[in-house]
Amino acid sequence: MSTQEIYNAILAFDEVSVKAKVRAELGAGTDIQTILDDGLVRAMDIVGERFSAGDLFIPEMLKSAQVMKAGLELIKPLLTTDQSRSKGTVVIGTVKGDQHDIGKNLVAMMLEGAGFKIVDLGVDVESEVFVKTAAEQKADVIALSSLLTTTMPAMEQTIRITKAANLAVKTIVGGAPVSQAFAHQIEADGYSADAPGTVKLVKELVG
Ligand code: B12
Repeated sequence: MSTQEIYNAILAFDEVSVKAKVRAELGAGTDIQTILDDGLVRAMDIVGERFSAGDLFIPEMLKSAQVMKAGLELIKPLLTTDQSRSKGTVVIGTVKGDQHDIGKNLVAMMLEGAGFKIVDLGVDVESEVFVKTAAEQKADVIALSSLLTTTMPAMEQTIRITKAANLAVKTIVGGAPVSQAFAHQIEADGYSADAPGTVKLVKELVG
């Protein structure tokens, strides 16, 4: 049994097997981050590469996402802690025009596990909705996810109108095509390449 088997099961689009293998790894005491990095997330990277190369297509990409999500669901309870003493509120969502939510969900789960209150707006979220919700919830952080180069401008727009609204809220950005340089360019308060890094970042920004 190894995380390689989780990876293989995702690439075989075998949900039953992914669940069984994630459970087995958890039972064997394998570190959650190892299960994510070496099994679940690594498989999605290769799916993307195969899609780019024309070796697999949208239905397979969708199926792999469903299978990945089934694996993530098993990990979620282990990441979630007591919410009675919230460390702060994070409004999170995938920006307008973008349907990708696996990375966003993973970030939300880890932040929740670290003690933050999460208001998850889902996918394809209008800029104004982020700002309105942040004001209503007195949020500390707005976290924007984008997986498409074509939806990155929606991050810039959201940050622009957030700043214009003069709220005491920080903005952070992430997603596969996003970089530190882009975050700097659009004047986001922070960027992270992955979920554990986002927890560290939000703690720094809120603390
Ligand atoms: C699964 C998938 C899909 C699924 C999404 C299902 C779902 N519910 O999410 C479906 C099939 C729907 C899909 C559709 C499309 N997809 Co797609 N998809 C992917 C794929 C294979 C995996 C994405 C994923 O889940 N990765 C795993 C997660 C864990 O990683 P992640 O999202 O990067 O998140 C991590 C970090 O980025 C970061 N992070 C994420 N969000 C945030 C937010 C903050 C605030 C912070 C700090 C950090 C952070 O932390 C996360 C955890 O560590 C990628 C390939 C890839 N390698 O990215 C292509 C990819 C993103 N898709 C691509 C494309 C082209 C499309 C389509 C346009 C295809 C089409 N012709 O229709 C459509 C667009 C639909 C739309 N309007 O959104 C391209 C994008 C190319 C580009 N440069 O823009 C990619 C890169 C594939 C490729 N190599 O060509 N896709």
